[in-house]
Amino acid sequence: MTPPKTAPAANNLEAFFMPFTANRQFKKNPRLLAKAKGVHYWTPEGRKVIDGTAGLWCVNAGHGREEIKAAIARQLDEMDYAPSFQMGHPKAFELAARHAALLPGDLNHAFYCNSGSEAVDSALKIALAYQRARGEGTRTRFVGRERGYHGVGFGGISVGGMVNNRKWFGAMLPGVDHLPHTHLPQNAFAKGQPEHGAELADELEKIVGLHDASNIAAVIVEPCAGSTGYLPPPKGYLQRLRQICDKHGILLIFDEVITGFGRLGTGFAADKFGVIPDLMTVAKGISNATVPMGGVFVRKHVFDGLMNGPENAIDLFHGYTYSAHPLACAAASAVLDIYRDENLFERAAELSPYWEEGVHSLKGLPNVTDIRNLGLAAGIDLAPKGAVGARGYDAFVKAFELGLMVRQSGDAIAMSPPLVIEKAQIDEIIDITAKTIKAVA
Ligand code: PXG
Ligand code: PLP
Repeated sequence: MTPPKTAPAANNLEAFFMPFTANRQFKKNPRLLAKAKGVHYWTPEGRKVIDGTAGLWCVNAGHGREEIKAAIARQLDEMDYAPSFQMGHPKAFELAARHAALLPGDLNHAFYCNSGSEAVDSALKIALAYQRARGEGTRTRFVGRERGYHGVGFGGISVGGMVNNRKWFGAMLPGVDHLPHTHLPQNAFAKGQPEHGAELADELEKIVGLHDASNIAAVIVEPCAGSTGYLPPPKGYLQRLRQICDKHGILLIFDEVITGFGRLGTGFAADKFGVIPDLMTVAKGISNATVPMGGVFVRKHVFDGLMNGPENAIDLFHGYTYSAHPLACAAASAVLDIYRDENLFERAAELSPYWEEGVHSLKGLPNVTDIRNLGLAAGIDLAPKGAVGARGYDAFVKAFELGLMVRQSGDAIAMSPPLVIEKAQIDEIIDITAKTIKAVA
């Protein structure tokens, strides 16, 4: 074999078209991560960085978990891949049964996919198919929310509410309305759930008044908005949304890609708020990000509603080559063992007051205009300087230089450490964040 004319150099950063990245800026001054263990990353030069974001809100049980590694390796030995279309493998059924047992109410069926974006598109399609199967085929519209993030599929960006994720891509799903977001100035520096804004759920009544309920399939919201800078729901808001959906036969979808698997100190946001959605999307923490996985959990009536055709007919014309991939199922099952054995959801709940106190101690630092928290996550708004996002980007870069990974969304920074974090490490995160905020003043 003739060797290639130019062997790619290990340090050539050119070919990788990086997602959600300023490619040219990054490649001039790259930030590389080469190793991870526990709540830390290491750069290729060996510099230690504390993971203030659990990767991208996904490594809830911490990095490098031996139990997960062993489960994936065992599965790879036993069987690398099996299709899930008209076939099955034991681990998929076992995992679904475990998820059903963990989930609140009658959210007792699991559809699997490979990411949060796929989970959202799957949920929207299940909602449409369900409405049609029960003779409500005119219900084709969706309602999302401003500032919502539901991944990057065309369905997800259509119901999503972040302008940059939408404006480039022209055609989207027709028939989508958006509820107003819940980021109200009168809630600034609220600890936990804010007091004001439950009435914003009533906007759904207006949308129903405009289109008629007979045309609306589902409402999708993040119970606690993540990507937009972390917006916990106002007290009573989700309950009100649930009531209005029930009144009008509209399905309620909770996108729990970030809130699922312990982030709020409960298994799911549905547990935390005592509101059971008809469908729930998950990803990230489902597999601790070791093998990509996503899922849609559906309530009994939704599943049963799709089981009313002839027994030999396919119930849902939807699925992915890698739905319930054996490696993902093995990983997800091992992750459930860790969450259970180490009581990580309870641990997150126990640490939350300490975390809350820590992040709110940043109030009063230069340019800090709001701080929000719920469970083991927080959002901090910084006043913009010049172009929107400039100060946020500076803060993100500065924090990394000082040894902390945070997420930036415009001029907000978000943090969501692994649930295995120790109090002393929370102190370290807060300390570096304070230094960062002062440095970008
Ligand atoms: N829904 C929600 C609520 C999410 O947070 C997705 C869907 C899409 O998941 P995938 O696996 O397709 O990325 C997400 C993902 C950030 C950040 O910095 C957040 C996400 C992804 C990347 C970055 O806030 N959330
Ligand atoms: N494109 C082509 C040409 C395919 O054959 C397939 C799957 O068979 C897909 C896309 C979808 O891929 P996936 O099932 O991994 O989403």
